[in-house]
Amino acid sequence: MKNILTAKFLTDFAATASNMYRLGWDERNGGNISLMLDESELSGYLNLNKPVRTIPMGFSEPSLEGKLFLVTGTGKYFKNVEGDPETNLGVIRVGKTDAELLWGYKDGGRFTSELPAHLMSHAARLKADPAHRVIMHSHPTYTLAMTYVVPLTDKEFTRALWQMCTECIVVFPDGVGVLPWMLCGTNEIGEATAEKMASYRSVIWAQHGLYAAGKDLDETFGLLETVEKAAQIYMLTAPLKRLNTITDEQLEIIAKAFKVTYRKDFLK
Ligand code: 2HA
Ligand code: ZN
Repeated sequence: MKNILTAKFLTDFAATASNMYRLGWDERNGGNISLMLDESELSGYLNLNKPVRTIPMGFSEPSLEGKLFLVTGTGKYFKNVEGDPETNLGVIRVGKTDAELLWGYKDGGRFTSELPAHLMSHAARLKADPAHRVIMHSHPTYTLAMTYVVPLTDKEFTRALWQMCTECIVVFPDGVGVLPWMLCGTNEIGEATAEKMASYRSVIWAQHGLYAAGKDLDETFGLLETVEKAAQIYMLTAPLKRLNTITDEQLEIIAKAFKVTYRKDFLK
């Protein structure tokens, strides 16, 4: 067997957690990441027929039964993932109501408390895009700050972000879905997030953070950092008198030039 600690999907995953930590988005145990893996990616690293133990999920997601995921652990700190992946991460196979642990959570731990939102979002995104693989949850500073000063509607939030950087409408033409404050870690917030994920790859949890979806770690991280960059510009300019903006007409010009299908009804 090859050493899973040398697998590129694992080293990339751990490096992503470090980047998010260093950007100040994932304090303490904040944030969680899940990456869907194909059996072929894991064969040679793990015996997939030899689970270490079984962990109850507390919900079911039938469309993902049998699927494999690399997932951050509950209570674990992003800053520690790279130094000790085997304690802070786990590889699980989703079952009916339990998951089989195939590797990791070495200290007896379990997957993130946000597994419902992750798996329900994976299911929703896979329906929209068969190439989908990654869900990232994070607490990016300026995105969170924006949820205190911008009305919590998909349209107003999206338009405010699109206006902040020219590339925004190109990177997330689907916009951002916005949820009101809800209790995290529950099946309810999972269901609400997945409902938004049917048509958005970014979902904001008011006064909490951001969920982002994508087909690989880089793309998903790139989406997260682009939303956060726009939010930073928004918050830096919010207390000032704004003399200029990207107009709706200019947003249309960008979308046309880059040939992206965007939510036209989000412009005035
Ligand atoms: O796991 O970010 O939303 C820590 C969190 C919960
Ligand atoms: Zn969180």
